[in-house]
Amino acid sequence: MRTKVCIIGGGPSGLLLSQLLQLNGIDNVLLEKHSREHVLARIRAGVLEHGFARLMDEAQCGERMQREGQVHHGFFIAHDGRLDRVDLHKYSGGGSVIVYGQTELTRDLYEARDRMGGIVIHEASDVQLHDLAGDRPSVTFRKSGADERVECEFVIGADGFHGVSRKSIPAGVLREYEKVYPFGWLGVLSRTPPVSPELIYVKHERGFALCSLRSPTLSRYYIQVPLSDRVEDWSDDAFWDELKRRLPPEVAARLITGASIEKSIAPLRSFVAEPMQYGRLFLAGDAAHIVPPTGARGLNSAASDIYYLSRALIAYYKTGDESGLRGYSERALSRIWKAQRFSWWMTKLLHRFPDNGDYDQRLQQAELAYLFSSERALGSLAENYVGLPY
Ligand code: RFL
Ligand code: PHB
Repeated sequence: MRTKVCIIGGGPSGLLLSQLLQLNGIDNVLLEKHSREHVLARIRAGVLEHGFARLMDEAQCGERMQREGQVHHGFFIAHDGRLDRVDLHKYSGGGSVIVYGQTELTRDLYEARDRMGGIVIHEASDVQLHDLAGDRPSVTFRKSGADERVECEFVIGADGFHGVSRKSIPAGVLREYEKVYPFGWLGVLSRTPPVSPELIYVKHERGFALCSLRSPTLSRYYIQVPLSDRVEDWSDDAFWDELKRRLPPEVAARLITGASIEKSIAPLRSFVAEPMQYGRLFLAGDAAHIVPPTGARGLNSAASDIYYLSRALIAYYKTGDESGLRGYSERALSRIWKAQRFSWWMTKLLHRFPDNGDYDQRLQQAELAYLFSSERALGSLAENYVGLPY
């Protein structure tokens, strides 16, 4: 098989890029390790920037997001016996976010690829990248027991943190920066009305909690748990009991519980690989960088990579201009590091760190007291949460 761009990974990054390239007449083939059902069973992000929505519109798959996504102008932080609201609209100069699940967004992207007759190959196993440093890279894989090869001009590694692309770059080329946190998030999705129309982030002495939602009838809740916990250790009842203990009493009193539809534990990690390019391989999204979910930056950072990368590839194929491709890594990383900073800050602000002593806990309280006493501090939080410009 011969194509211009071979995209590895059928998550939001790969699908969005595939769609944008085809709309601009650039042939591409997308390889995904799992089945479509498997990809669509993952429950992940819920909070999206308007920049993401604009990119979905440009990719001609933003219609349902515009219709069903909920625009949120603020969220709450419960801390130290208080429930304070962050007015995103006021403090970011008119900004807001969209609450729309990654699962739905991925479904919209798959449907758009179907409509356009895009080549998306699922259950591609043993994907291997070849000749990345030359002009004619290729990708081999196995599908239904047969060996296949894609010959291409560029390879895009959009295969997430555990993918093969980043690992195919020779040793010594990348510099990797990593911070692993001593806890994870246990998440539950339930068909129950959300406890609050706006998200509530909770700092509590028993640990962090988050009340989020997908729709007026679908709720998403998280609690901080030790890394040693396994999801099997947590019955639904145990989850609801622990969540209630961490919520302000008036919120806990109106929480409606129900059977979990999905329950999983995600470890928290900050990670960046630099540069995001090696020869004809370009990395995008979680393949190159990870943030803890506290600031809702992960998928939004993937979208800004795809914005820069799609423009660079379109310019190259339309006019031969290589400057966008040459500058991709630097441009993407400049925004990525700001998202890293913000996610780390919000994680540190709201979680219970097992090694923190009394002094660190008092500092956390002071940081929150300062935040809600300073319009400038709230402005900084709000502009980062709605998304820095790109
Ligand atoms: P993905 O979604 O991991 O997709 C990568 C795809 O590549 C496939 N793959 C391979 N394919 C072929 N060959 C191989 N060898 C392959 N290896 C892997 C995988 O099967 C997969 O389909 O990466 P992508 O596209 O870069 O998207 C990134 C986002 O998924 C991620 O950043 C967000 O989910 C992070 N995130 C959030 N981001 C936000 O912006 N807002 C949020 O509110 C938010 N909440 C979250 C989150 C992530 C969470 N978890 C579970 C880590 C909440 C949680 C709990
Ligand atoms: C979610 O709804 O899954 C969600 C929302 C906000 C976050 C992280 C996850 O910061």
